[in-house]
Amino acid sequence: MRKSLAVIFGVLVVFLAGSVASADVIGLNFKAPPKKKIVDPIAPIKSYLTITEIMYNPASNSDRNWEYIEIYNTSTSKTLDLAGYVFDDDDGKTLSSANIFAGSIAPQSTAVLFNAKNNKQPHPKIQDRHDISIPVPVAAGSNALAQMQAAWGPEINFVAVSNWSALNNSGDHFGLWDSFAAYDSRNFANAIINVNYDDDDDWPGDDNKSSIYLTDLSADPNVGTNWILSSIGDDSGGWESNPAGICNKTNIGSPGSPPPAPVPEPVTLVLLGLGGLGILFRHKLYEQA
Ligand SMILES: [Ca+2]
Ligand SMILES: [Ca+2]
Ligand SMILES: [Ca+2]
Ligand SMILES: [Ca+2]
Repeated sequence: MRKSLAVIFGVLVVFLAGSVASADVIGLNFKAPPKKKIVDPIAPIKSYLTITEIMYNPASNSDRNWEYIEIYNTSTSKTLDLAGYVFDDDDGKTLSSANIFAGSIAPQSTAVLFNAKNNKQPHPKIQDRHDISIPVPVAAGSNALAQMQAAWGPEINFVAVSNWSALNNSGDHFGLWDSFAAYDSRNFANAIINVNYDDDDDWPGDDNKSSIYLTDLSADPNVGTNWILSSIGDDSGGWESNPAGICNKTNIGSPGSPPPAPVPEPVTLVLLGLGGLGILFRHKLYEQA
């Protein structure tokens, strides 16, 4: 029985092989469909988003409430929806859900991520009597946006982040993921962008009031020498904030105002110059003709 089955199988194989061969002869296409390219779904977003400013040590007595991160969308056409994104650093507990619920970033524009749970307010009576501010907690998110706007301006594209991770004043590592699934218990390898900043070595030292900003839009945010301490009227248009909430001190930064576009390399300038000369030369030839 087993022998006869083997014979039948053998005959079938020979028959099928013959069919394929003859099909090729008469021109039928038995080629396997082309393999689909494996595309990294977040690759385009990775190439669009960069971190352009970090306020990790503001001059406030509730430091983390006044921190912010400026991000920039380099795409010329795509608006990125930030709802469902995750922002976290590498210390403390991992998050149990996405912490950005709404917000978007238009092409060639900025978004400023901030702590949705700021800020404590002065107690009016105590302040009147003693001229001091006592932090009084207010409901989460109730006035956070209003206070950021009061401090920096109403036109900025502020995006609230819940469960904000305090940005350590001596350096920290933070990232942005495009979904909670990608976050994968704080897997920085999956992050769209992440920066491991410092306040010494190659990085600018901080002055407990000014943010740091990227030298230009194409600079690598993980290289310390590509960052500058903000100052009033700097390349990013830095300015001094207004006192707001319990913070009667002012900070210096440029939230919403991006760093300059990259300066062309000298080689590019030479090529542009040669191109210009070429056009001039052709123009002269035409004039002579
Ligand atoms: Ca801080
Ligand atoms: Ca501080
Ligand atoms: Ca931290
Ligand atoms: Ca800025």
